[in-house]
Amino acid sequence: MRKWEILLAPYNQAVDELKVKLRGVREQYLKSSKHTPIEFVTGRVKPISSIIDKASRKNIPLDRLEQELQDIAGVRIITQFVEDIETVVELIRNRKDFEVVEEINYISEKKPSGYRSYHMILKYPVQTIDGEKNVLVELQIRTMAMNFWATIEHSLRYKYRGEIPQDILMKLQRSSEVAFLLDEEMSIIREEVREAQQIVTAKEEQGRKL
Ligand code: 0O2
Ligand code: 0O2
Repeated sequence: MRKWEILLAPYNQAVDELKVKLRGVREQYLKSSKHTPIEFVTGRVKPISSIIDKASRKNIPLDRLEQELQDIAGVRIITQFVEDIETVVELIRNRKDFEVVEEINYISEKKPSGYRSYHMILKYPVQTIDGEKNVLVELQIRTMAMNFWATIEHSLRYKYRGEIPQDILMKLQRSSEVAFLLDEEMSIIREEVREAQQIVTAKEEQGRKL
């Protein structure tokens, strides 16, 4: 158990630091009265049992986890609109405090399950008492509609231990199409929504100053 704690400590630190940094980006956008491409940020370190399961499923020896399991640390950025994802991706590519080592676009190329999301694998340097340690972090960027679908599909996958019945699989694929259409519709009225939100934010700001 102690070994796991030592192994996972830098991953916990990476997730905590990235959550603070990315929530900071959101705050900067809000303060500058610009539309924020980041709606919210979540993050987690994979539970030990899931790490062991995934390593065995992918034939990764436990002493190769740090090199071969890319999502021990996971951070998720949720956006309102599909267009915001591109803005976030650019923002991440331009950062100097970590390196992007891989990008996987499951939006242009959705998974057979219906899953859509933009994944970036980061090499994130953590400062430890023994010096700098680079850890891999999987950053998932998706809209609220994509997140709604993925969260529900994930719990069904968990419930059925990966063997989701065929009729439910088909319904999930159909609802993934509906989520896609929702994103498209929202994109069309994006400017309307943005303007409305700016009016509400300005009013709230005014209320706070009174
Ligand atoms: P606020 O005041 O809620 O906006 P932590 O590290 O403890 O801050 P943790 O443990 O990562 O957060 O929590 P979690 O559950 O992953 O949620 C992270 C943030 O995302 C929280 O905001 C949640 O409110 C927000 N969040 C989660 N799901 C949703 C959602 O569906 N919609 C929206 N809009 N926000 C969501 P904060 O930063 O704690 O602050
Ligand atoms: P958790 O519980 O989210 O940590 P794979 O071989 O597909 O299992 P790989 O090669 O590591 O996994 O990478 P992939 O598929 O690019 O991304 C892995 C993560 O993306 C998953 O982590 C999920 O979080 C998410 N994901 C990928 N495909 C799907 C999908 O069809 N549905 C949902 N809901 N999420 C998906 P884990 O380890 O599966 O789980």
